[in-house]
Amino acid sequence: MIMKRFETPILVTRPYLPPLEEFKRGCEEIWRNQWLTNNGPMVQRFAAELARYLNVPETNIALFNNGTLALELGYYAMGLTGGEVITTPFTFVATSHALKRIGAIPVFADIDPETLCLDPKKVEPLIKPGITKAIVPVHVYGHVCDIDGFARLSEKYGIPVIYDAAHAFGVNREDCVHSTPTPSICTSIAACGDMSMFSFHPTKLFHSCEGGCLVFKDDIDHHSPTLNSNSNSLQARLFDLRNFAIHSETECVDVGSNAKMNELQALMGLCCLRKIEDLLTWRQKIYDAYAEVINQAEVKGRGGEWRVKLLQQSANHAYVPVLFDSFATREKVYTELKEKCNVFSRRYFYPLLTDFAPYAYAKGTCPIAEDIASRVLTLPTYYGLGSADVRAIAQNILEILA
Ligand code: T4K
Repeated sequence: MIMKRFETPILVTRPYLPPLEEFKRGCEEIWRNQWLTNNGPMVQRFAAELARYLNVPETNIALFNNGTLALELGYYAMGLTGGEVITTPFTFVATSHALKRIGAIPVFADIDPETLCLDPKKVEPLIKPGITKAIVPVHVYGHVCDIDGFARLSEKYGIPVIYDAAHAFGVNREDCVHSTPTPSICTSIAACGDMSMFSFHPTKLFHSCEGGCLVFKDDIDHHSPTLNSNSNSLQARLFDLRNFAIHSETECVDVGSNAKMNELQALMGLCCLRKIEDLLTWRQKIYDAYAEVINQAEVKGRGGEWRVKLLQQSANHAYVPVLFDSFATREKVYTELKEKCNVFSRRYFYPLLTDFAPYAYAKGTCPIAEDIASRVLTLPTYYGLGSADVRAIAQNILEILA
């Protein structure tokens, strides 16, 4: 078999762009309003539409200019400053950077080898009453964490659970492999735990150029006593924090940031939201095309052991992760795809967070995550990538392994 070299590079992802005419119509409205940022009408409409899509009340959502600042201000509003927070090393750096930036200390626990998400059984021994302030699991690649397991820990130790749901847009709670579905209590993954953050970066299946949102419960009182008594909801607190903590013309109530989503971002988000079902269906087809080639091939080594396998699919197919038998095989496939086939896969998430200088204090503490990070590769997937090209990429991988 001969490997296919693509004429134009195939990147790991490309953002969906709405028809220009549709975007222009929205721009005309923005021009008429002459309102560009600071909680404008487009941002308010986007928040309302998102709340409907995510099946949460409009009072329990806040939009930000990116997912990282959403996390940072969310952590801050939940009062995590100065405490330890148990989280996963198998994630993008933003999950922990946002903790460090508010003066919290990330403590790393290992992951579940099937879902690749933080494992509550590994978390519990690390909880220190009075010192541990929260748990931050990540729905990695859109796989749902063990929500029931974390709910039990939250209840037992009285600490909040804040989900980094950056990859989990379009996923429902019933997609959790660990728990009995309880749709009457909570059908949206956004409503699990005390707070969830969704990223709307263009590398995500759903985007707003840059952007992010927090969805939160509001039955807990983590508010700072320094706050103005009028801002007595978590939403009001987050709205203040994303706007320098300026509460009124004469009041600045805390040290906030500038983390507001602008009107053009919100317009892009609204356009993409209209397309969400197609975006999800397309990715399902891509996953099926990879599976058709990779799962049926059963590439075996000399001793009969597998050499490559597709990881279990997440409900939104946000990523297509494959696992190889060794670091050397993964590196060979990653390099040859790039150099011989013009295909740019990515090693999300390698190196592991604990290999980076700011988190090296925890190096060696999470062997499962270290092993997975050394063998995983995420393959191209995006709206517009054709099934024939996907099958050719998969065939190329088999050829490299042959
Ligand atoms: N938590 C988790 C678990 C996350 O994964 C992320 C972000 C966050 C929190 C933080 O959320 P944000 O603050 O980003 O909203 C990318 C993204 O920059 C990052 O958003 C994402 N996770 C992470 C997993 O991946 P890079 O360094 O891989 O991006 P980059 O620029 O190399 O782009 C990847 C591919 O996409 C390239 O091949 C080119 C293509 N691309 C990219 C952009 C930006 C396009 O075709 N068009 C584009 O506009 O980090």
